[in-house]
Amino acid sequence: DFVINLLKHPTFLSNQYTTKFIDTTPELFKFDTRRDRATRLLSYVADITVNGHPETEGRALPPRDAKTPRPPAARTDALQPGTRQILDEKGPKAVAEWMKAQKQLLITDTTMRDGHQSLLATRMRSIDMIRVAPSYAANLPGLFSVECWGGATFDVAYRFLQECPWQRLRDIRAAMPNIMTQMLLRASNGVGYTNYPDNVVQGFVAQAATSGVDVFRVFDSLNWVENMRVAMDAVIAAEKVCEGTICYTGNMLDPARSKYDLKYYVAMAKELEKAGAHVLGVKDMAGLLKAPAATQLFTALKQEVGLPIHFHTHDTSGAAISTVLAASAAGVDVIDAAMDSFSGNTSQPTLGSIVEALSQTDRDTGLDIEAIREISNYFEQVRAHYAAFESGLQAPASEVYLHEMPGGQFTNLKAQARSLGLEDRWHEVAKTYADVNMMFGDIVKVTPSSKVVGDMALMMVSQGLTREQVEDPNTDVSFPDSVIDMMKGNLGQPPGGWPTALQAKVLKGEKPLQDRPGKHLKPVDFEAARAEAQKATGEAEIDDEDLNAYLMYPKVFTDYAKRHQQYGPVRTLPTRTFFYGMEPGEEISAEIDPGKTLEIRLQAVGETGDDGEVRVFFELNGQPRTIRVPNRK
Ligand code: BTN
Ligand code: 3PY
Ligand code: ZN
Repeated sequence: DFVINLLKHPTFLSNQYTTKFIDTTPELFKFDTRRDRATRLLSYVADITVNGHPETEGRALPPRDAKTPRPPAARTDALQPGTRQILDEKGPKAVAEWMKAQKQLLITDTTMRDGHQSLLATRMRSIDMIRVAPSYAANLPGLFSVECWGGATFDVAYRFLQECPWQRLRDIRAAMPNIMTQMLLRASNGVGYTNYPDNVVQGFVAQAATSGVDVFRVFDSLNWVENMRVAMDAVIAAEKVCEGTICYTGNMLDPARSKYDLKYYVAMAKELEKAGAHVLGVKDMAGLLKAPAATQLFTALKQEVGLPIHFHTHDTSGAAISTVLAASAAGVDVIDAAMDSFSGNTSQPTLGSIVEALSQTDRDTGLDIEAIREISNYFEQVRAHYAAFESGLQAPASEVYLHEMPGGQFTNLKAQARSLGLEDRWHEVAKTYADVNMMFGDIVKVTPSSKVVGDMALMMVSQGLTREQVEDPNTDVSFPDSVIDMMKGNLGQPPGGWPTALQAKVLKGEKPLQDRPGKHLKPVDFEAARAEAQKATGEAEIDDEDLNAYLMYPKVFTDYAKRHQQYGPVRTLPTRTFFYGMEPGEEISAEIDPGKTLEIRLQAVGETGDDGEVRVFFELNGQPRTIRVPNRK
């Protein structure tokens, strides 16, 4: 190690050392030090600069003049206490009582979770969130919560952004100590796409609570309360806010869709109340709830249920603000909105516009509109750097009432359709998605059930199959694995069960589960899994956060850990550098530890040598450094 450190030392490399160098350079004897991480980071920057980032290749570029986003300054020196203090000092039940006693409409900001999940394929990096978290704490202390974790953000962080979602959570939590953090939890599906053993779900919730989640929105992708209890009980045991959530689907006012009528939702709400929820969530993941139905739904829920109500919707139709205002008038306690620059279309409705609409009314939110504009302007600059991940969706569309796709799935499915060469048949995909829903018995479509419907729809369009053919016992159909798995009962039971004829065709005689999948899954031996993860990744230590990641995503986590060993803390790089590398003459800084900042300047990129390698010349904290990377272009 000594020799390697010596050979890599910038002074050694630059030929400026003297014989006293070894005696006067104690860091040569510190192995795995800051310098080591710097080398790894430079090798990442060099690689991206030479070869490009696989995810942005061929995609739109950020505008040349896109500036480094500057978070707004604090408008006060002293942080005002907020909902986090109520939770910490008095517990989740006191939070619920406090909510019901408020006159103003409370607001959750979803920009750091659903906002970018629904607009930018979940690609927002931690650094762009952590930088603005102090502005939220100082300038918007009256927010109910900031949704910044869970849903798809967990696996996308490891898989595509090469960063640790747990660290993101801890950092946001530390920078925003007065506002509750919120996550989306898919009940027994955790933050994954399939049911996990009960002790994995319990362990995950306990870890999330320890690492910094205050409010857990718990939902089941088939609205099956039976399958939500393990997760809900774990949240309650951790003394965090348990938001037991109903997923809204269909059209409550349509007598032809009576499966999901007002009675259905009220009954489910009562079940969730009995199950111990502190708050009732209503999650309209596709944005299907229209204003007149919202008036009826929330008026009834307010009368029949004693819990405060939190409403979540998407603006895919362009009509979400009318629904939010109707919900507010009917007495809903909290609603979700996204910062203006991350709102609209498949994302949440527009935070600033809701605040303005209610200003000077009895539900005035009390939030500082200027603070909102400033934070929105920050996110506008952030968004410019993610041009490669924009969906190209031009306008809101009432077609959402036909296909009922969740906002978080819409752009993803469109990208999948594109990759299968079906983009110009998108409206057919949308119609088929609706047919598949009916064929499956009219189910709730939200991760992971929505993915199953999407898989089936793409398969039918690409193979030219109709619903009649799929249902015909005499037509051979090879179903996607996810469909077989769901029909086996591995995601749980929908209201009324699965259509028996289709289920029999899919399962070819195999017996489906009728009860909770978790009842049949063996508890995981955590220490054995930790040892396995250690071996798979080659890491010296797998801590509890790592273990929880490995249990849900063994391969994704292992790949992440191996890349981390090679490239170091790439999370500290500016977003432009992470996706595009550097230009000669450009300078960036990366804070690899609190107060430890690397100043990196790209001097030049050399020619490709006979060995196929390129020399990339940097200055690191003023010292010349050369990194060699293979030219893979
Ligand atoms: C990914 O998972 O593909 C995105 C993370 C970045 C991986 C880096 S990009 C430079 C190097 N070349 C690769 O093919 N992977 C790593
Ligand atoms: C998720 O589970 O990621 C969702 O956003 C569902 O709406
Ligand atoms: Zn959503």
